[in-house]
Amino acid sequence: MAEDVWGPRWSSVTDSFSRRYMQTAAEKETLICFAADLQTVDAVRKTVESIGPYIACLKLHVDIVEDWTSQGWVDVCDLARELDVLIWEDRKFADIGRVSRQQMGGVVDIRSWADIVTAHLISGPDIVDGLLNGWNDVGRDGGILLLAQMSSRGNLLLPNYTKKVVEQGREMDGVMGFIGNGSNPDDVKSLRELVGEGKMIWTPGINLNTGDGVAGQQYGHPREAVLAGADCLIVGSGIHKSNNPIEAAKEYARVSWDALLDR
Ligand code: 6AU
Repeated sequence: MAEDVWGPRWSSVTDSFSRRYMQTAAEKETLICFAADLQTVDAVRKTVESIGPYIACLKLHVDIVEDWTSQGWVDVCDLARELDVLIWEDRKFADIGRVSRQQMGGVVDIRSWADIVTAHLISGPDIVDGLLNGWNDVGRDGGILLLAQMSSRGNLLLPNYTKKVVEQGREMDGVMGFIGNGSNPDDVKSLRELVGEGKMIWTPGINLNTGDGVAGQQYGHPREAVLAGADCLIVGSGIHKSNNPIEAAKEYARVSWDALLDR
């Protein structure tokens, strides 16, 4: 089933976290990762509970949460796992390898609950080993998404930088793939040309209402992003700011799935 819908991506992308994602997406018929940019543990838990069937991944910013407790977080993560949802902490690591490894621990102990984290390659390749060692320190594994493009207006991830990130990241074990600019299908297309079939492209900047968002965010249409080569669509406001988050999540799932079938 997953093999049929994902086509060459399934045979070329072999890391276990991408495979888990593609399997889940195929079973639940959704390419949606929910960006839970919410301020309380309860708000995250309740939203995940209600939209869990329509998402394949949950993206968290643990440092946004105001009433964080270790037990509350364990409950959120347990719930996500029960609902077959991968857990991604979008911490956007960017430090040297040693410090990145340490930052996987600390008070919130990302290495113990996140399956996926995000990293900039700006500090050089050792950040990847640092993060993988962070998981190894607690006997776990995880996947890394490297920022190759961004969705925000005026960002400095220019084509030459994107190319360098992809050239290095393509060859690295533990790197699931790249963050691309979902607000612009041409950017996604050119990123796919650089990446080839062997790694994932996950895209933020996705909304059914395209155009400018708050504070320089830019939005493109989910269908266009998938047709241009995106494998997972990161949707935050489009769901949690909607009057009916459940219906919104269903609709994003439907649009993303139909686009994959058409691709
Ligand atoms: O749908 P939104 O605009 O409400 O939320 C978009 C989410 C946020 C950002 O932290 C994240 O996507 N994001 C990222 C990621 C995923 O790394 C990169 C980027 O370039 N733009 C972006 O918005 O949680």
